[in-house]
Amino acid sequence: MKKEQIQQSFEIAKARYAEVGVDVHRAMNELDKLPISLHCWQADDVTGFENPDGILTGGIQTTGNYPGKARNIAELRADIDKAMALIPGNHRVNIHAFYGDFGGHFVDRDQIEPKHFQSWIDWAKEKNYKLDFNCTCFSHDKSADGLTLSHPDPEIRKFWIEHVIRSRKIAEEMGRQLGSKCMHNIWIPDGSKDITVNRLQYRKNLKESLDTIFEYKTDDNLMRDCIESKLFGIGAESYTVGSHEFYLGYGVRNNVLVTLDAGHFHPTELISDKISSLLLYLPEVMLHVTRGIRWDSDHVVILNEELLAIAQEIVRADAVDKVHVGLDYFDASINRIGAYVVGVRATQKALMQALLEPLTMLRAMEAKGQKFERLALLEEAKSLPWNAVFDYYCMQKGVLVGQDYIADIQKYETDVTSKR
Ligand code: RNT
Ligand code: ZN
Repeated sequence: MKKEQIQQSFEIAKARYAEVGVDVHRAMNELDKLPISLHCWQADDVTGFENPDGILTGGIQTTGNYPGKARNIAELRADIDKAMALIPGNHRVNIHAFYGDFGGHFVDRDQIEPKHFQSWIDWAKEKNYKLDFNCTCFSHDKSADGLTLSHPDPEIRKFWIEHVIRSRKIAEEMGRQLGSKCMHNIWIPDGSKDITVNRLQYRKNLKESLDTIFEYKTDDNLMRDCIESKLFGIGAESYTVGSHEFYLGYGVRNNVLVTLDAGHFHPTELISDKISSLLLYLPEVMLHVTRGIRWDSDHVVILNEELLAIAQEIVRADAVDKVHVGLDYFDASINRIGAYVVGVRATQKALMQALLEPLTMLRAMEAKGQKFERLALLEEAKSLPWNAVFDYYCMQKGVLVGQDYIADIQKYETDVTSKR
C-alpha cells in the first residue's frame, strides 16, 4: 500500500473520530501497552524438544500435516522472529517447559532448571521480547492415564508437584533477567473419559497438590501463577478435575490468578463477560485467546464478535494493565507463521477498535437513559474507520500494512520452511 494513501486515510479517520470525542493518538499509545504473548507451540504443532518423536497427549490435538514445521529450537526461533517482524509493537513469547534447550540429553520434567531456558532468555534479550512460561503436564509417561496433580498415586503427584515448582522457579528467573513479570500458566489435562464416582477425591488431590506447589513463595513482581480451567478434553469428556468453579474458588481464596481460555467453556458461554467479575476479586487476569469450533478449542484466532467483545471488556473495565493477553491455538493444516500473524493481527485489530470506541459519549448516553442513542452509536462505531488507524499504526511501527504480509510469508515459505 502507498504511504500517502495510508497517511491520507489516517487524517480522515482522525477527524472522524474527533467528532465522537476520540483521540486516535491516545488509542495508539494505549495499544503499545498491550503486548500479546505469542505461544511458541504453534510453530511445531505442540511437539516440544524434549523428545523428537514426542506424541501430543492430554486431550489436545493438532490436525493437519502442512509442510515446514519447526524441527528444532533454531527453526522455531527463526519462525517466531519472522512472525514478530510482521506484527506491530513489542511482544512476548510464551514458552512451554518441554521446549527447553536440553542439549540433546533427556532431562525429565522433575529435573528442569533455569539453565535449560537460558538460551531462550538470551534470545529474548537480544530481540527485545519478554517471556511467559508454562509447566508441561502432558505428553509424558507419567500422565499416560490422563491424571497428573490429581492422581491417586502420591508418587505420581509428587513428580508433577516437583515439575510445577521447578517451572515456577524458571518463570521467576525469566522475570528477573528480562525485567518483566513472567506469567506462569498451570494447565493440567486431568479428567476422565467416562463417568467417575470419585469427583470429589480427584479435586481434593488437586487442591492439596496446589497447596504444596504454592508453599514455595515467589516474588509477585517477577512472576505470577495462573490456573487454567477447562470444560472437557478429547478422551476426557465426562469429567475435568480442574473445572472453572474449582479454579475460581482456589484462585480467589489463595490469590492465584485465573486464566480464561476462550475455547474452554460451553459454546455459547463467553469469556468476555467474565473479565469484569474476575477483576473484582483478583488483581489481574490471564487470557488464552483462541477460537473454539465444535469439539476443537484451538482454531486460529480471527476478528470475530467474541474477540471484539473481549477487547472491549479490557478497555471498558479500564484494565489495559491488568489483563494479560496470550494466544493459544494450533493449526497444522496451514502455513504456521501465517497462522501466528493472522491471530496476532486480528487480536490487535480488535484491541484497536476497542480503544477507539466513543466510550465517553456512550457512557453519557447511558447515564441519561438514552438507550436508543447508545445502541445507534454502538452500531455506528462498528463502521468508523478504525482500520485506517490500524494501517497507520503498522506503518509507524515499520511493519507491512494490510494484506501485503501475505506475499512476505509466501516468500519465507519458498526460501525457508518449504526446504525443511
Ligand atoms: C489446553 C490448554 C492449554 C494448552 C497449552 C499448550 O486445552 O488450553 O493452555 O493449550 O498449554
Ligand atoms: Zn489454553
